[in-house]
Amino acid sequence: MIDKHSPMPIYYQIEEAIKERIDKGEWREGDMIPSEREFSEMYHISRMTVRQAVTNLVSDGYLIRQIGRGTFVARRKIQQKLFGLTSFTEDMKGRGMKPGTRLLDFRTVSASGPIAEQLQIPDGGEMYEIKRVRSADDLPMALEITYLSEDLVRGLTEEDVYGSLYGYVEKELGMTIGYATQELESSVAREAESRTLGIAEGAPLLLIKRFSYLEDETPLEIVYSAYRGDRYKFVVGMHRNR
Ligand code: 16G
Repeated sequence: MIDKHSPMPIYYQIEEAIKERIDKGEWREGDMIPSEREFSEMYHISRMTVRQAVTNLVSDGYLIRQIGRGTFVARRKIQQKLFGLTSFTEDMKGRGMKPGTRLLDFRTVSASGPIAEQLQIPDGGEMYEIKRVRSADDLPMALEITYLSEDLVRGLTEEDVYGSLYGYVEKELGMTIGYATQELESSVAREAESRTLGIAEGAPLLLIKRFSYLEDETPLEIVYSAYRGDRYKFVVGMHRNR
């Protein structure tokens, strides 16, 4: 199973072997996996190598280490489909989870630079800047910074963004949200993100930048989000052109 002559590092091969057992259902959520000593005897490799593989899988969210007890298979990641344009609230409710919001900041700022341009705010205009931590069943999942033209959603209050922003725009303002584009990038948590999301500094993050538009192509929002790499997995569908 472990090929010492492979160009793939041994710790990586161990990681793949562990993930495969989880994927095949041999090890299920909450199961304790073998100890470092057992792994090293099983594969005839050093405990250091095993430790590196396990540490990587802990930071990627596949395993959980409990000091003094052992290492266990973690809960499956949330699978977020990137097929339709949905809100965080809808996504969580659709999974039977409780959406939550912690508001870190809510203010209007003068619009300038590329954000103002993309939101089509004229010179001298203002925009809302909203920082929210979004949680699922009380566990922080993502940090979001949302920009909206003040003119477009004038009168927006803190209460409105504790709940669903999309709900407010559609139900209260009667607007129709049409489509969005997203950019995805990988990153690691820095001090501020690690504190707000409750993860270690250096833990993996997926950064998403979403541009949403109303049905009539008016730009609605620009949102910068940082999702926890240990809890989230994104799924895209692809059709082959013929
Ligand atoms: C999602 C969107 C975000 C949108 C929010 C509205 C991504 C990457 N981002 O988090 O752009 O503002 O939903 O959610 O999916 P809400 O209606 O629950 O406030």
